[in-house]
Amino acid sequence: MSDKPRLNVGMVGYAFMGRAHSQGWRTAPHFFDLPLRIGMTAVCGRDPARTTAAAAELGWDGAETDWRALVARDDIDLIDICTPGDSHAEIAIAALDAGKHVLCEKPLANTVAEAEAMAAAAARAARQGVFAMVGFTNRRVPAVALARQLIADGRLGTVRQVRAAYQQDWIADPGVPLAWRLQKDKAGSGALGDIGAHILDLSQFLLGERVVATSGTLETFVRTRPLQAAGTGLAGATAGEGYGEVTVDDAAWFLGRFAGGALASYEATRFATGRKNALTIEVSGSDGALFWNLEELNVLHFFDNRLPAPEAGFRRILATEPETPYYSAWWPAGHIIGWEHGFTHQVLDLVTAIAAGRQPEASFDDGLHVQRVLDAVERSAASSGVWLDV
Ligand code: SOE
Repeated sequence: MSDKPRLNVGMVGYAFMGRAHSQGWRTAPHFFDLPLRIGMTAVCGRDPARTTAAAAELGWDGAETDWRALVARDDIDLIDICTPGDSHAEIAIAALDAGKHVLCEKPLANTVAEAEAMAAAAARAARQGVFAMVGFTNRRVPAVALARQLIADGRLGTVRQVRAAYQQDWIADPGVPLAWRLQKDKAGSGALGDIGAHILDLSQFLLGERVVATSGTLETFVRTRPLQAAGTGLAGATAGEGYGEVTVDDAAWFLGRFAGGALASYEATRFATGRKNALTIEVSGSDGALFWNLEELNVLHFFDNRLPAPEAGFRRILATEPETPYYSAWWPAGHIIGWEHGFTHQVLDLVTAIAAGRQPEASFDDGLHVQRVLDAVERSAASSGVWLDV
């Protein structure tokens, strides 16, 4: 019987992110030698029957229907928050103040004020050896971790530009109903916070520094949507009856200036017709460049500017060597892994940090900075200073 200490986890929410996180908790102990034994103790949701069914389907030992009861349980050591952004702050602060470690989905919160309160609670808790992390899993893709190493080793020389885009098209059809991600009171913002947060964090992770200034614009292309999918009892509904207002951005385009002087452009959109989950990022430096696309996540493109021009070109690196971060736990070179493996690597990094008594990354302070940049983009977009008539 293992003599490792146990880490009992309680997860709040069991939709898309809850399913991805559950896969991470289930698999990490079987592919990595974790320093703690993981207990998937309970999953929490509002509907008793559906939460019990989710527990069975996702591999949780039990079910709770009140997150406060979950936080109060003595047999829970960590709360994993997989809910919409409007509940992140209250759950995370209560959990940290109760001495529970926290993993919170991105973006950290719906407002800077909430994020500041969360970061303060995390700072208090860290002094007691209780830690909090934000779930920016793209950092944990082997090709991205390799890119970070190459940049940190100076292989790009002086980094001057970043161009990042996160393009989806799941709401390009105006008939797509008014999901929670399209409502400001639940999600805080639209593409800006949901997927813009990913490219912002990823750019800061790769460069090892933060964006200190920004300017941007937001657009909502479709302003009202059916409350339910067509053919679900809303037949004949006229605008205003079975329709609701979209209160967030559909697309966010913004610029960033890094502390070290590098410039960045960011595009986060849910209207890039044909693009399903295309997070692309390119980093350009004096000695080279890197390009990565989440839809081809095992591949990193590297341009070595120090090679003689006739033989220089973007080289396609298949990031599946044993030496590549995280990859040795999986398969022989070339057998590739998927999007879900980032959630397994997230459990590895979180549990390893907790066992070592050190702050896991991305911290709530990292999440707070992302929130501050997103807020600045919203303020920039609200001012008239961005657009000059031609
Ligand atoms: C948006 O549809 C979304 O689900 C994001 O919320 C996730 O963070 C991203 O990983 C996939 O796309």
